Amino acid sequence: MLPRLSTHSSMGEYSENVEPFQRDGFVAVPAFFEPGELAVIETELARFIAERISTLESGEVYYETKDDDASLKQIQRMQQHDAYFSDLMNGKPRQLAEVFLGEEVVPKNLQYFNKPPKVGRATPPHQDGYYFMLEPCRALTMWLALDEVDEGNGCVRYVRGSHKNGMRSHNRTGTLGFSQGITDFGTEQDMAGETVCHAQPGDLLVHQALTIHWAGENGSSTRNRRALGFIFYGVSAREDVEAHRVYQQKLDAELAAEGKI
Ligand SMILES: O=C(O)CCC(=O)C(=O)O
Repeated sequence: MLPRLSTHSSMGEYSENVEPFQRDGFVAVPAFFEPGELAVIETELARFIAERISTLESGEVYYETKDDDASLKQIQRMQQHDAYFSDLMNGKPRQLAEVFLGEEVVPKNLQYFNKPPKVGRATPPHQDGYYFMLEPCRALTMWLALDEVDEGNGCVRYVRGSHKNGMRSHNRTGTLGFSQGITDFGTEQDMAGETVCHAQPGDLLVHQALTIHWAGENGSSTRNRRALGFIFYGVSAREDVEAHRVYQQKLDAELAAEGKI
């Protein structure tokens, strides 16, 4: 069974449920956004895609097939490009992040993820903290389902308790949008801890930055697998800003040279 938060009529109620998040490294929050709230998010997302994408740098938007709008797979830092998404990130998600991390947080990245039908590729096993370059590694990611998500269209999977075993070694993958993957993934311990997370629109998955996770490809021919990701750092986490900048610059140059962005 997934660890699940109970109810959430106020943020105070979440504090009683921090324990499963700390124990397992992730937790599912059913119906974090209710249908009415979700309808507004959908409208604003459609507006963003129609009006804003064309104004963004190439490193901020990824397509499974370059120049095929229908294959849109990722948008980065939406909160920096649009007031609505800044307000969204700074509302309920930020409050919940503070409850879970037990300190004030810095909103870092609001991402759109899709795995379009037929072409949506798998997400390699990784730990977000490897990308973040933080000391201490105090951060979390929230993953808000916008579609019904299951094994058929590439649901998220976690290794329960893996946040307690430190950072694994990673190296470069060929997957656009997930440039790093764990080199020795698939140990007995990894497999024993695997937890498959189905989700309904509005459900939120929250994981720690050291929790190992991955997702399958979208093997369906008609269903999208859309989500919004919210990344928050704890204020006590120090980011190696220069190392991060150098990595991002090198990655963007490589992706451009490969014709992927
Ligand atoms: O959407 C996915 O496939 C994975 C997302 C992810 O790795 C993350 O939000 O940290």
